[in-house]
Amino acid sequence: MFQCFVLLLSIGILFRTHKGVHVDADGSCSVAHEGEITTVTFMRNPLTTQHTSTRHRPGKQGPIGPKGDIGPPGEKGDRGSPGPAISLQSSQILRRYEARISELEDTISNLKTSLFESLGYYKARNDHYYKWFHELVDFNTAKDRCERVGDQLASVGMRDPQIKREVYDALGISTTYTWVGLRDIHRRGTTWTWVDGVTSSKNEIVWTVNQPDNPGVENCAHFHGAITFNDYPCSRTIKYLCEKLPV
Ligand SMILES: [Ca+2]
Repeated sequence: MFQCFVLLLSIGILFRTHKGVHVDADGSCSVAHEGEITTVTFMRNPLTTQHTSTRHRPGKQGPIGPKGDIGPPGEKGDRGSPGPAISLQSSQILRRYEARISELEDTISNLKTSLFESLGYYKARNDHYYKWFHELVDFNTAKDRCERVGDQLASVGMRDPQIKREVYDALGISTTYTWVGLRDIHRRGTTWTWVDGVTSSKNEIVWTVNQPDNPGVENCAHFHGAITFNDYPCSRTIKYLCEKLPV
């Protein structure tokens, strides 16, 4: 037994620890070091004292357990420090790109204008396009014809007397009766509604003298001069003016 203790104590010292020394009743001793257990067995006859040593290595690692639940979100981090100032070179490159984009936008706008002009549209100062159709139709048909090509019966520019006169002169409308997008939905002659949803009171519209003169019967409006309108039965068939919004 003493030999056992001395031996294992020596092992403990060798591994700079003796805390794991254990003596069993059968005369065997064991010492633990870094996860390994060393067992020493002494024979009962001191003259033939022998010892065997067995190292017990840790078993194989078991299977990986199931994934745990997702933890709660962490606290918001501190605000980062400001990034480096944009370099002079980067600033110059950015300005060049912005200038190039502006040039491309102008080119595209000019191409669109050329395309619409080739189709018979006139571009007014409000950047809207106008096309005068000579087909003789009633008000609702005129409205449908404009919407079918992506336009609306002229409204935005017709609320501005200067634009109206510009279009009137540019397209040579003169005194020809021509539908615009204005009608009296309530048939009372007091409030008129444009096809784009804007409403105008009777007094906000520039009428020809003594017009409108027939509320409830003449519920649609048409060109009646450079800047004036006349109320007229919606079922009458006259020319019409379409308006294309800026694109
Ligand atoms: Ca009238």
